[in-house]
Amino acid sequence: MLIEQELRDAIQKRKLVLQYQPLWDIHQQKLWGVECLVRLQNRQGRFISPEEFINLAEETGLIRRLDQRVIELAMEELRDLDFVCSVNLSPSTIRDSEFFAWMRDFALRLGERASRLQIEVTEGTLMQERDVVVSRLEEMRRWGIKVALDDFGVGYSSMSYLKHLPLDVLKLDRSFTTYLGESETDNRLMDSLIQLGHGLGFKVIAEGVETSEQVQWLRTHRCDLIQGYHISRPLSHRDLRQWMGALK
Ligand code: G
Ligand code: G
Ligand code: NA
Ligand code: MN
Repeated sequence: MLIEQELRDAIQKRKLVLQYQPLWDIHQQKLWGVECLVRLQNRQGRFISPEEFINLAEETGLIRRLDQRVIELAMEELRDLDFVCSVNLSPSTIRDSEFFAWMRDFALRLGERASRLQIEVTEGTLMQERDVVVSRLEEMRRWGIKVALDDFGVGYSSMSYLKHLPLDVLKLDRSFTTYLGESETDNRLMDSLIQLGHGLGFKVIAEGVETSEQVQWLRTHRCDLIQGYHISRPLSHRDLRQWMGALK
């Protein structure tokens, strides 16, 4: 069992490790960016998945520092690379005014490089204080940061709030990808979701792409980007560079 003290230490003593999963442009056939996924190394050296500690981080108020550390670490480790680093932010982080102030300074320091930072928010982010959240996202976009809506289609979003959201990217939940090419209903649904995203001016990412048939289908149906085990599993910093080297 992970306890609060252990989590606090891990954040302070920098025992957070990032893995990077490629976001692949299926038309240009090149790397568009990576999603940064945090892991925690415990005292025994084992890697713990965020599923085991994000809730604890939220309950103990440590989530802001965790999310900040992930942003710093990703931008540091991938400093020399010219693509988008996409980080997940918890709903409470987005509403946290201290985070917002920190983010402004950080974006200012990044300068032009701010456009290489993307934040991923979930639909749950908008459940409380919607107006505050929307204005914060708008402001962050003015600083150059990109905003993606994660796991779209399985949460609470209604089309009416999608209309008000300042977004760059719509990430379609992986449950829509699973039966692509096999189920006519799923094909039609995916096709509609891609058109919905494009109609609102967003780039569309299909999550959970595991087969070449799915890639082919998504390319034909004009999805922009894909993410999933077919392209690559989440990789360590070193393995990502090796993987990129093998592309050439
Ligand atoms: O690959 P994976 O098992 O790591 O992801 C599990 C969940 O943890 C995903 O829903 C992902 O969005 C979330 N997650 C991964 N990294 C972070 C992070 O740095 N901050 C927050 N708030 N959530 C994260
Ligand atoms: O909630 P979010 O979309 O941030 O979560 C990302 C999670 O999805 C991570 O746990 C990651 O390891 C997982 N994931 C990434 N690609 C695939 C895939 O192709 N198939 C499945 N089943 N899971 C995936
Ligand atoms: Na995500
Ligand atoms: Mn997702």
